[in-house]
Amino acid sequence: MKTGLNVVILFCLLAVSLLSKAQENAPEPYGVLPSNDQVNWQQLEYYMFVHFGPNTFTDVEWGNGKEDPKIFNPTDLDCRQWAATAKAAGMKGIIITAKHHDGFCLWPSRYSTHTVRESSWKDGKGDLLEELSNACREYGLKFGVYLSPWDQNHPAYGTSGYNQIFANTLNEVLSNYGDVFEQWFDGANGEGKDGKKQVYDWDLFHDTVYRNQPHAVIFSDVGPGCRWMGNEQGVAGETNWSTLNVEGFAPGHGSPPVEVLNTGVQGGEAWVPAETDVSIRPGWFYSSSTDEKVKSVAKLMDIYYTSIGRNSNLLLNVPPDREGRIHPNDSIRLMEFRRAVENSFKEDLAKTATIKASATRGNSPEFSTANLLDDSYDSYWTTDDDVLTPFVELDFKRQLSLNRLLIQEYIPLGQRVSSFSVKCWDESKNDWVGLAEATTIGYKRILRFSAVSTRRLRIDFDALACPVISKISVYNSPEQFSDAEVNTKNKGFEDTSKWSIVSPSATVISMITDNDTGTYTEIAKNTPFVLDLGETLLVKGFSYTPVDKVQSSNILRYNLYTSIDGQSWTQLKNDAVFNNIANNPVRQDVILFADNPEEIRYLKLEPLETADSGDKYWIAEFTVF
Ligand code: FUL
Repeated sequence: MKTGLNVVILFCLLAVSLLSKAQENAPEPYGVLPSNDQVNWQQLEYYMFVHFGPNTFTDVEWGNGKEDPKIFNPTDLDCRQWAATAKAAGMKGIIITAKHHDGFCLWPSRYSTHTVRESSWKDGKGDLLEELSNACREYGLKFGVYLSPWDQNHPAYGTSGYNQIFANTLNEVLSNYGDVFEQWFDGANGEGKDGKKQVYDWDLFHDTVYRNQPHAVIFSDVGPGCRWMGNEQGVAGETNWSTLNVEGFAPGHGSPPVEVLNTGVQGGEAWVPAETDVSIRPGWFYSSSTDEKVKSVAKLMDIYYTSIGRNSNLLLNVPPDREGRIHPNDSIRLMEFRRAVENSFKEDLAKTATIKASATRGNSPEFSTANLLDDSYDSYWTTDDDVLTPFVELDFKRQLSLNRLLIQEYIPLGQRVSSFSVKCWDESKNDWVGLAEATTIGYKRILRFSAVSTRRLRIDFDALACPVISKISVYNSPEQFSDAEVNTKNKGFEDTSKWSIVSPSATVISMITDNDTGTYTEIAKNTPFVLDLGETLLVKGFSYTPVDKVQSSNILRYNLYTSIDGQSWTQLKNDAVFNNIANNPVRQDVILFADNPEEIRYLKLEPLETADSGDKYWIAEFTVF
């Protein structure tokens, strides 16, 4: 008995000493590191954004804060349906627009008079944050909140008192509804040159968040918890460092260029990983005009690869409709998308391979290549400190087809790999042939390539400090083909043969009516765009398709006139805005005659400002409907 006990004690001591030896031998962390909360956040990967508010009822992307709060009246609001949908879609949480740029609060805030309390919904007795946070708890989902510092309703906005009011508002949201995993600060501001100016007190806002929610990750253009990755199309950089230089930068106009946000900065001074926010529809808010424009499974899969597959979390927006429910077109698509992801990553072919490396740290089993194939994120393969360009080789022991490679770095020790390449063994050439070259890995990197048939795969790393790799998986995923484009409700006139452009006279009409958004016309800003329909037509509105490039020469503010004879003009829009076109350059449908279409022959579009404040503007497509 006594001997048995001694053996156990001896065994335990040995285990402890082996463990501490392994830890002792573990590589030093490299560069700035994620906090525990950031590592946990990164492992969520996929969660839902919900844009909901007065804009849902006015069919605009940006309200102006002057909307009658009574218009907010979802007839059948069901946050449990949102949560059930998110859960079934495989998402890990929901972030709700508690207050968008129009200032309307989805809870009865003491610091505003523009809230659900003043709305018709539940006779002013409702509290959407309470309903949603409860539903998230019930479905085991994390709960997050978006609050826009830019507020077009609050009378104090633009005065020194506003910062404290916004902090009080934050405090209210973050102290009343349980745990908040992410606080989303939108940097957008559409005030324009002559608008209200507000210098935000970010320190105060951050303190307020951490005081209430010490584990929350704060999103903004520049973090500190996670960062905007520079566009709303779902495309994170092929190179994507989780590090960024943040000193001297601020969210919004003070942020680094979008190209920098897209790729992060190698060796940057803070750990601020990318989050990809993108909407399942063209706009962020629900509109019945986009019911047929829900992104296809193929498009969503592309987004999966350019977000989660590129070291970024995916925050997919699914906007509820005027009933207050997620529309079936969106929920069905979400389920199809989940199935496509599961089918793509069903069978990890690496599991049955033997795997060896050119080097292993201290030749120790603690750091062996077996760790690359197990399911624990915390075990990893690594090399001695001075080995920066090792390779690993997988032998499948039989010829098989593969077209995806998934790799994960163990980020608690920093982001260390700067590039890697993939080769497969070609039996006929008796040599390795290149399959793919890539740059960063980070928490997760997935490469797509055309299927190859091979027995062996080799991955060569180039790292800033010895690479620390947690996982390598290989798949043969079914290829997803694009669904046919679906037409919008506001389809333009099909016969444009009589159309011509009056100004600028040299512009050819085909360029803007060819349904090819890749071709566009560039016009000097002081030259209006005048379209002649060749005859009077009954018109309800027009649509402007910008060039698919963020913060570029697309039209932001404009005047719009119509005419029957090309001589006398009626002004229908004065200093109107294509809201959010800077960051989300998608087709803009503008209704000119809401009730009945009217006869017009000429349209004059006078740009006042472009998204890059330049002296020229772009039109990719233009039509009337
Ligand atoms: C942008 C906003 O202006 C959009 O309306 C939307 O909320 C998007 C997520 O962020 O900056």
